[in-house]
Amino acid sequence: MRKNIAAGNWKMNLTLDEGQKLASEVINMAKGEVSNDAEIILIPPFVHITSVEKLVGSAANVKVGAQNCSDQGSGAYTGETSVSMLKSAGVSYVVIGHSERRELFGEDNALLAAKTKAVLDGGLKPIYCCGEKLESREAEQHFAVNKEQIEEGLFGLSKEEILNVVIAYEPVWAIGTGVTASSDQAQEMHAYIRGLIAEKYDQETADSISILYGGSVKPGNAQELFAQPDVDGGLVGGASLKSRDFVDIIKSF
Ligand code: G2H
Repeated sequence: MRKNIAAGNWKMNLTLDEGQKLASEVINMAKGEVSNDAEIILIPPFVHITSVEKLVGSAANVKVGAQNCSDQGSGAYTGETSVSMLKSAGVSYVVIGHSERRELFGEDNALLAAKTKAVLDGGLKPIYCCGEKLESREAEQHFAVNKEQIEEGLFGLSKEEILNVVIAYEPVWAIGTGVTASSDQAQEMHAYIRGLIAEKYDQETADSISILYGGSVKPGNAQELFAQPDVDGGLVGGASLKSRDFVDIIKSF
């Protein structure tokens, strides 16, 4: 069966001291309070990864993720970080195609497909993000937009490869805005995405892939969202910066 996952995307926040404090608090609180078997992923900025990984150590169910990576293996790519570097630093997951990368850094589906493949070839797991903007939802194009992002970003993968992908549906209008998609809206899109995978691969494959919801997840809405049959957890931004809130979200499965 697929995993429940609570992933905390710190984005470009926190100094090293602040990040270490947050990671230690989450690890310790989770150890004492969390009784479910959800996978917890801490996704700090690159520069904090090694320190956070040391703190995580062998903590059960806690993994470290990166927010981005290069599609290239190595070489003259100033400012970039390769998958093998991330792997050598203890990273397990890499977020690919967050809407902020698509929007602010011009990353398109072709580049994201290459990054996803690089992550898988390097033995790590991509968390591939999709999601529509407000105007697409208002024009009732939201299914078409997500379909294109999933098809172009993921459907070049083999069945064995896609089984190692986590998908995150993040409606852009709900990110960092305090507006959350309703649990019905989330469930509807998650079921649609799972249906696309079943059509392309098969039902068993679709049923094995975790699909996370992202966009203003907080302690007050996590339980209802996670109770939806096709919502397997959350990619949490703002609320993952507060240990109490993030641990309460982890406890919501
Ligand atoms: C969506 C989410 C985490 P937030 O970007 O990736 O952020 O929870 O702040 O909306």
